[in-house]
Amino acid sequence: MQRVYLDNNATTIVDPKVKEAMEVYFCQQYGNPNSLHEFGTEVHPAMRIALDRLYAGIGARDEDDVIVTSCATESNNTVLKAIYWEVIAKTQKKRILTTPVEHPSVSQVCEFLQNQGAEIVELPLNQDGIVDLETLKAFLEPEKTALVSIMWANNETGLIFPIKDMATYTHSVGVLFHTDAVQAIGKIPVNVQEAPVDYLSFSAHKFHGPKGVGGLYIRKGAPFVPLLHGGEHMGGKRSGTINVAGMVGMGLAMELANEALPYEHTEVRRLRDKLEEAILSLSDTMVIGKREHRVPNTILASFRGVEGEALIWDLNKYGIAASTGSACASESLEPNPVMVAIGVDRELSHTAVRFSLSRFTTEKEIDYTIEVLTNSVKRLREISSTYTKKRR
Ligand code: C6P
Repeated sequence: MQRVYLDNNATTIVDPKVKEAMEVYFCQQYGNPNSLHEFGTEVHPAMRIALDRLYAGIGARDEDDVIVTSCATESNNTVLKAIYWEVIAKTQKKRILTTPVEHPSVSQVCEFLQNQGAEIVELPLNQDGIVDLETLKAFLEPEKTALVSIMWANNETGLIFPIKDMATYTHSVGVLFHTDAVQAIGKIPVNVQEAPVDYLSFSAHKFHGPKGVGGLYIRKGAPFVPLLHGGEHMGGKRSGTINVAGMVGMGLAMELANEALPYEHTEVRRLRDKLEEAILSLSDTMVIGKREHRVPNTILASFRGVEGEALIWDLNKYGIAASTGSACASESLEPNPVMVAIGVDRELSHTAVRFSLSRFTTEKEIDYTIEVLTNSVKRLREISSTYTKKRR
């Protein structure tokens, strides 16, 4: 049976070039980079190249920090807790402004910090499903606000937030800005000079790098306290023996992802649009968010009368992987929270299915998906209408 992977916002295939570049650091050059002997020091050049690629990939300056973490969840936790200890606990700035559609590695940390005395304010979304600059301006009280934390692109809808404008404004009034760029890197250009953020989180496995390694950008002079203490790794900013293979893989994956951006915006977008047109040609379907406001690979669609979960299982039977929303909430029976925040009615928010493509998705796979999906939706609607009639 054909297998089609359309859950690239959950994780991606490791680019074979990345895998090959990592291989040497498992059984040949496996020394601890902090050791003084040659086993330790021989990995330094590769680590340097990896860091250079990460700096170049997001436009960081030499004086800024890019630290290697275990994932974006760690990076997000690090920033929010650092702000708590360094700003909220020590000054009158108790507030964090954020959105109702952040990943749980931001929203649940905010909930935790609220219990420690932080004031969390969720900015309302506009009719396009994002927070706009005017809303941020209306809510941001600089003397009370420690941090603004807003994702660059949403993992479920793919909607892009105006980070450049919001970070520029937030900076101009003397407030710190963090962005979770997990779903932006490899999909749209990300540059911390053009969008002057103070902190930026990312995860290698979302852009064809390995799992278990992520990064955090910290602008020079931005308040910081490590989440993990216990060693001098990463200049004392993140202790723990460095994941050399992961770091090498992430550096190369970032470079390849940026090189592939033009392809992402032409071919990946074309295939995404082809699938989206096919979805919209079925009756009673909708896609969340205007296409031009979304990253090129994502569709969050709703099929009236079809439970999202039922559709996922049906597609899975035919080898097609999609999801009802973010992978970490896939076992929840609650309506899709992002759709609820956007204002989609509760009935429809149970019918959400996310399709996310990558540069490895082929036309043949999309054609097969369109065929299977069309039949699945028809069949599930028939079953559901027979069931409803019987109950009457
Ligand atoms: N989103 C999804 O299916 P980690 O797991 O730490 O590498 O990445 C966490 C994370 C943080 N921010 C955003 C915007 C994300 O999308 C994710 C991961 C996956 O949407 C898994 S829940």
